[in-house]
Amino acid sequence: MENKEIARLLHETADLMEVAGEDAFRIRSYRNAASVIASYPERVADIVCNPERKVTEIPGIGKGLSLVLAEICQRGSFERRDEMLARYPASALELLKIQGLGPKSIALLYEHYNVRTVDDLERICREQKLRSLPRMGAKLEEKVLRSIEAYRRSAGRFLLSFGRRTADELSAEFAALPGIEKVEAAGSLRRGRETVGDLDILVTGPGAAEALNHLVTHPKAQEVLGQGGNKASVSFGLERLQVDVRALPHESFGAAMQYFTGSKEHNVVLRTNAIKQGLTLNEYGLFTLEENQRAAGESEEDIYQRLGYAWIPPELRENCGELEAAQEGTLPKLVELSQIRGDLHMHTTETDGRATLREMAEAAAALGYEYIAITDHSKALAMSNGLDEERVVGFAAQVRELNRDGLPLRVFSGLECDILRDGAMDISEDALAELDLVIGSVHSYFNLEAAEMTDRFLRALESPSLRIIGHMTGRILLQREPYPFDFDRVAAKAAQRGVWLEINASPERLDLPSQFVRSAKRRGCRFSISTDAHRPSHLHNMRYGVITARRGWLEAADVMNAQNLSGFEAALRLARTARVA
Ligand code: DGT
Ligand code: CA
Ligand code: CA
Ligand code: ZN
Repeated sequence: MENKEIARLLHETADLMEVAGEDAFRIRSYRNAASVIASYPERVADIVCNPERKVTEIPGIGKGLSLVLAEICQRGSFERRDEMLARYPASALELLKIQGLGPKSIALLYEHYNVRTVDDLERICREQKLRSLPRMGAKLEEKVLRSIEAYRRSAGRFLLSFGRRTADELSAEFAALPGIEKVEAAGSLRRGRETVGDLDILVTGPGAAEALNHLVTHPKAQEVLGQGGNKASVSFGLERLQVDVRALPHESFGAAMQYFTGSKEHNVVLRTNAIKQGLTLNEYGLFTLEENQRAAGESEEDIYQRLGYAWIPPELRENCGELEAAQEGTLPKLVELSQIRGDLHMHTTETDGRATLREMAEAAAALGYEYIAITDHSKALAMSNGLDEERVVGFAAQVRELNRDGLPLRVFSGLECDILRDGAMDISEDALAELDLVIGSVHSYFNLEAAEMTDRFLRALESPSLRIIGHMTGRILLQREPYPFDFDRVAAKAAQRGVWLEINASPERLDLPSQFVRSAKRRGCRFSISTDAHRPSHLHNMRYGVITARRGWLEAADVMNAQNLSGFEAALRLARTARVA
């Protein structure tokens, strides 16, 4: 069992114990253990099973928890959890995912109205009964209804990064089977949507049927959902991600890639257009209507070309203007991962990162980068030991010195400075002025009214040192919706002030969302794509940021960290003199 899964069981149980109003100390110890285990570098299950090791060597794991862990590794659950699940329906866990409702509120709802499911909850809100409970009101009712809607939209979806990892794992296994020619993932994964509903994998070659067999007999297949001559579907892994695999003749591969990449909306327009030209397009190929002659099918390029379009990068296939652009020859030349020269948002052991500045610099240099910015937290994030003015100034001086004595790449001194509730920066301007690059981020007071949140950003944009706005909408995919504010107004002012917008590449954020990227570009904004890495391995998440940028129609010229070092330094200098003037 993986650490993440163990952590999930502990968290879940702690949540239910909170609904049950149990001892806070016990609850906290489960939660602490969960977060320690989630980020523990070794597989905890291996330690549990190893008679020469003791789990109590892991900080935060005491005697009691070591028994719990042993039980989890043995049978996938533990007594406390079973007790809780016997007392509350498993659907109570679903209720906990509704934003705006904590365990205490759920306990109240359970007690007063026997609310057991999301449907129950929705009914209670619609009947305006929630507001009669202590500390709840009409406003919360509205908020909960909105959260329920968001929850239903995201239910059964998975992070892009998780989809990617699962697809890569399976694809490698298929590719190793005899008689397999091509293995490719299509669907929303190929389009780079921030979440995926299921995986659509296409396989060609004389051994393609073997791939279907491999899938349905896979030890991680929880359930076979369907199996035919050229298609198989299973629900895969503990997460039960649906995987569809299709076996194809190779002359249909391009047509199938085109069809199953979607989006549906994109395909509908393409097919309609084909018919106007006397052609019919399906997953097997492009055929003439009259004689049913094959006109294209082996490659996607041929299909698009035969229909009068340039080949369209999958990230753009959402029927949002890409088909017109492909006819007119005005598709953008999208930014690519290989064009990224640096990473401008990362944390170190100074605050809540796991590696030192030098370790991060070395990991970034190994990726071929020319520069990075170290941007630890500011003091408002006291929990993560954020920097105050004195430490900021000291850090800037230290980075100047380190750059002189041989780092593997250029390091810029930076800060992820909190934007306070009223839009003020958490650190004084004279201290910020010592740094090469300041990111401003919102980490608190997410619940402001839209107008207040807009003003907060507008005021932050007045700061002469602010260079980048970090993860601007605050969304956490599948967990937290963006807070409401007037994005277009803020983007317009950012463009005018020369402040760049971050595309945070962390897979659970992907913030800015791609629609926002595109509209901000139209308003003249520039962008940075950064990982917000808290450890060296997170630097690899850059690819997801680049995909999001591509879905926002960005070219290399729009992305500041796609500039080489001298170009980037010049941009920083320019920004600074513009501010002073
Ligand atoms: P997802 O899985 O919800 O993240 O989104 P997709 O886009 O991967 O959707 P999915 O898996 O249902 O289907 C994959 C692609 O196959 C879809 O983007 C377009 C194509 N497709 C599937 N079913 C239909 C259909 O009934 N009509 C059309 N036109 N295309 C379809
Ligand atoms: Ca899909
Ligand atoms: Ca599918
Ligand atoms: Zn942040």
